[in-house]
Amino acid sequence: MIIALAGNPNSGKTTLFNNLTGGSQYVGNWPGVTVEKKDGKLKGHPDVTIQDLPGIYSLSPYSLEEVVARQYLVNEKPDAIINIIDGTNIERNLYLTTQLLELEIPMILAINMIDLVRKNGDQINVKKLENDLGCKVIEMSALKGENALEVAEAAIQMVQEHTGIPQNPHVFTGSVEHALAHIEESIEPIVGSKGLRWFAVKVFERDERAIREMGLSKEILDHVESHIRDCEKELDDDAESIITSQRYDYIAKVMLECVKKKRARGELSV
Ligand code: GDP
Ligand code: K
Ligand code: MG
Repeated sequence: MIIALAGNPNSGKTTLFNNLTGGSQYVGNWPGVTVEKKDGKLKGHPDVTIQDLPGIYSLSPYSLEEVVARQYLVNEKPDAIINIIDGTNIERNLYLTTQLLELEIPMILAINMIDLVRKNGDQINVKKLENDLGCKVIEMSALKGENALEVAEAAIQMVQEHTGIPQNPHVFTGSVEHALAHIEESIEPIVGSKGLRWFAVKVFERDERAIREMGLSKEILDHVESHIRDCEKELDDDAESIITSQRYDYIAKVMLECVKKKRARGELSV
C-alpha cells in the first residue's frame, strides 16, 4: 500500500515523514529531474510505504515540483493521500486542497501545527470542515507526535475499507459548471471516470501539458473551446483566472464557516 504526503512547503511534511518512517527511508530523485524523491516504510507496518512529494502550492504546471507531484498523483494513483496543511495558515494551504479533492483518491486532511493553533487561541470546527470538504479531517502536531500515527492509521483504514474518496468537490458558478459538464462528456471516453472533474478543470484552464498528456484530439479541443469561450465572455475574464478566483471565493466561505481566529492577522498580542 502506498500513502502519499502532499502539502505546501513548510507545512511540516518532512517532520511528519520522519515521524512516520523513523530511520527507514530511501532518498533518490524523480525520474529525469533533480527533484528529491523520498519514501520509507511506515513504522510497524512493513507493507505500507509513505511517499513524500515535493512541497507545492498547487497542481499547476508552473514549477518542476508541481509537475512532478501531479504526475505522480495522476499517473501512479497512490492508494491514499495525506494532505498536510499548516493550521496557522489554513486559508492559503486550502488552495492546493481544493485541487487534490478533485483527484478522487482517498484523502485525509491533516491540520498540522495544532500546538501553535491552540497557543494562538484559534478554533477550528473540524466536523464542519469535514462536511464542507467531504473529506476526513484530523488535527495533528507532527513536531510533538500528536495524532501523527493516527493520521496514517486512518489512511490505512480507508484503503482497507475502500472508503475516503472525497465526496463533495467544490461547485463553480453556473456557466463554469455548464462548460465543465460539456468537457467531462467529451473527455470521459479518453481519460475515464476517475478524477474526471480534475481533468475537465485542466482542459477548461487550457493547461497545455495536461491536455498533451491526455492526448485529446483536435475535434474534441475545438468543441470544448467554444464552451470555454462562451463562459469567458459571460464572466469577462480568462478561464484560468475564473477557476483561481472562484477557488479563493470558495475557500473564504469555508474559512468563515469553520475557522475562528482569536486575533486578526497582523494584529499584535499584548
Ligand atoms: P516541510 O517544508 O513541509 O517539509 O516542513 P518541515 O517539516 O521542514 O517543517 C517546517 C517547520 O515547521 C520546521 O521548523 C518544523 O520544526 C516546524 N513544524 C513542523 N510541524 C510542526 C508542528 O506540528 N508544530 C510546530 N510548532 N512546528 C512544527
Ligand atoms: K522546509
Ligand atoms: Mg521538507
